[in-house]
Amino acid sequence: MVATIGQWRLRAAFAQRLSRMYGREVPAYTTLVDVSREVNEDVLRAQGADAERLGSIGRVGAERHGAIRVGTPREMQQVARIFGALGMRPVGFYDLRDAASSAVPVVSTAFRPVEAAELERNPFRVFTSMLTPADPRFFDADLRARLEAFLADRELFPPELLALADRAEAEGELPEEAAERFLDLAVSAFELSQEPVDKAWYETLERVSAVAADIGGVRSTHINHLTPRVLDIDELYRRMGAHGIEMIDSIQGPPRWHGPDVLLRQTSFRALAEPRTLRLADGTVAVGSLRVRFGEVEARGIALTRSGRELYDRLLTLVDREAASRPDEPRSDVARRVWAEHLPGTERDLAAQGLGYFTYHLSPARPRDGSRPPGTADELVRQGWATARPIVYEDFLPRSAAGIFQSNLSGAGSKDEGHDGMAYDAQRIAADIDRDVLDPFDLYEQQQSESLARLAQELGSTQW
Ligand code: OOG
Ligand code: NI
Repeated sequence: MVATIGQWRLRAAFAQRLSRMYGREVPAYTTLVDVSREVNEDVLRAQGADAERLGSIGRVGAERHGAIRVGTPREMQQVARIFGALGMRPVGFYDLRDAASSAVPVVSTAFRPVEAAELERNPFRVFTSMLTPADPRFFDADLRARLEAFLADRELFPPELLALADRAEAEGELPEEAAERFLDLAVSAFELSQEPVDKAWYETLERVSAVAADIGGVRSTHINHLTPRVLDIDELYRRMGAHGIEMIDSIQGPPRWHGPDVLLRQTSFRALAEPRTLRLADGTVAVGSLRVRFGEVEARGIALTRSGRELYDRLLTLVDREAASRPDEPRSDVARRVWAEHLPGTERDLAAQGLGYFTYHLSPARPRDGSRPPGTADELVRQGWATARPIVYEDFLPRSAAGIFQSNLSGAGSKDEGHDGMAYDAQRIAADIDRDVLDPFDLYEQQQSESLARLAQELGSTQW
């Protein structure tokens, strides 16, 4: 009998090999992973089981997200096939072209497992961005034509890789030898290429955006960063400084505060100069350097419902406004104050106010006095019939992503607001890649309502 490797093992192996490869290419990433592990061990020691409330330590320790950037719908469709082989589906739509702080000419989605059991096995996800050459705010007609011709002429993924991917997706697994080949080809597709970079072309695109140059200025793709998960990101931020690694100015996302951790907090170190071979205008080659790739780390919290998320977005605006009117007060202090004022300080209230997602489970300590269970989730928890477990946020935040993109933007780039942007949305990406782009809220909602249905059944079928 031939041993076969199923999708989740392929996903775990791919994440692990990609991580090893990236650590070789960008040694500071290895430092980040090591420090994350130390912080996680310390938190686990200090907090015990509480540290695992948002994911087992096994999951958190192995957890990574990657970021990649491609140039065309065709390339995006190929990426979708490769991640499809690993049981990862496109979830969410992010438009970074409108970000106030740093407009980037890309639209993005994230490929990730969607079922709770799959996430627990290995939650590897990849934030995947696609260049928008047809957006006139960034590219004029001439540059657009040159860029599209350049992109049409390159091949990021060899046909053998795509054929193996299609097979793994269709069959849900690969025989061992084919799996090995698939993983080799997939990892090497994301290695930094040694092929010379046309310096003049790269610089032409760089004037629009460093991200445009990183995508459309070279004939291959590469992993842009890999991100481990940490249980105390403030502590990690302090320790990285002590390792002499320069981090961006702040931690993106929610502030540190006394209430529950929600959504996602992220920070990164600045892109490092890496030696790259450049082809000069006279045809000669020279070794130069480019700053594109960086390391990032994140802490994950509770997934917010649509109304929780609306509140979060409103609070961001409120914090911006308050911080602008109090230039002497650190933004993080302003944020903490605004949060304490507007957001419930406990998980229980977050759930009761319908702001966060939870799964509900029959409590072993439920009343056994013949009384009947109450009718709402909140009362079931309050009266000890059920326990609520937070659902962890598995996705990204557009404003944080825009901040993270900054890690390799030195110049402001150029964007001509005199034009209307080209419309783009989840449906259009879905059509490009020939698959549904899932709505993250629907996925969390479904998890929550499935747990409630199960609980109702258990309560209904038991004699009290
Ligand atoms: C992606 C930036 C966004 C995140 O974690 O929000 C991102 C990129 O730099 O390609 O990775
Ligand atoms: Ni990232």
